[in-house]
Amino acid sequence: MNANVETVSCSASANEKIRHDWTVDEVKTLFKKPFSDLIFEAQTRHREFFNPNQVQVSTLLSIKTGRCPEDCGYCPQSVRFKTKVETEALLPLDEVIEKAKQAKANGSSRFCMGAAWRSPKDKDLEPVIEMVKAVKSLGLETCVTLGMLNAEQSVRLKEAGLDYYNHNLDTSPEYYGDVISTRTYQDRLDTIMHVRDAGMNVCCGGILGMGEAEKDRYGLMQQLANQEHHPESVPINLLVKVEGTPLADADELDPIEFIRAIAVARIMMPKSYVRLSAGRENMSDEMQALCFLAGANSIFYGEKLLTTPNPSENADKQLFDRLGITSV
Ligand code: SAM
Ligand code: DTB
Ligand code: SF4
Repeated sequence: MNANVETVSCSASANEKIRHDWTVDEVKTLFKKPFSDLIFEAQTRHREFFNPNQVQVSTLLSIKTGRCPEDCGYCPQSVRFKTKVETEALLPLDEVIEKAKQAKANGSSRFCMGAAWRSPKDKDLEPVIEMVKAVKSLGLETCVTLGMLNAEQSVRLKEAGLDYYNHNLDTSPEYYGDVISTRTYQDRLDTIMHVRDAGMNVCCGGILGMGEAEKDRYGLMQQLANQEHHPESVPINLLVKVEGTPLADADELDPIEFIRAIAVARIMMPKSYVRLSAGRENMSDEMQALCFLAGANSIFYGEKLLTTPNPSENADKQLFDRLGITSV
């Protein structure tokens, strides 16, 4: 048997193949399918592993905002770009608990805390660990995104009870250097490996609409799906263009191409939660409905992402009602 193919059992089909050996040409073939065929395949795959009418909801909170030394060309929090983001030091524990309680009361099942760090110092982890423990004790799943981690830091977070670590690949290895110069693609893969080795769930995806070529979208999907284990959660972000960042004037991505990318992610990583992430504020209800049809089954919920706006909880509740979707 091919070592890159593992066989899993599920109720819908006994011997479903989960692949980790995609070629770029195969990814391209998926992207180029007639739209109806692509959506049908994605929806069929989706139903093998998930209830198609359920969407997982996570709430984000920026626990440390701005003045990040990195130069990620999309990010309003880099100290190198002149944006309107207001800098904020690490939030106090009681404020984080308050926000997590609100998120839970509004129906979120996971609370994701983000810090504008290149990588945390060992002493930075202490207050974050207190936050993780407190949020978990409210009955919420926990996720943090703090930048690069080493092996020991990953183990400390796992021992604190952290459920997910978010660290994105962002784009293809080939386009990556056009967007970020202060850390390498390999640095990102190393962090993901440390998180995986520590036994945490991996949340790893990318951003579309950064001026990348079609082949970069194929490359990103290939990198995500050819990991030894698929990330449990795959956030697909549509670039939020922020004034002052180098990508503020990036060309608009065709919405159909974005929906195709969701479908391709669903087909290639059929057991993962594919999250329709940043960028929903600029999407119509109809576009979001097509993303759910293409296999997206997670969103960020609540009117703010880290520093930029997200649809209101009310708007999302109405959309879910219209689509017969329940949140989990
Ligand atoms: N500083 C940490 C890091 O970069 O790993 C954690 C926070 S960082 C803001 C988390 C992720 O948010 C980035 O990897 C990127 O994928 C996404 N992101 C940041 N700015 C974005 C934007 N303007 N539009 C879409 N996604 C964005
Ligand atoms: C992810 O993939 N998207 C989220 C989360 N992981 C941390 C962040 C989106 C940030 C959008 C820009 C902002 O609000 O600052
Ligand atoms: Fe810093 Fe993260 Fe923004 Fe990059 S994406 S500039 S590492 S906060």
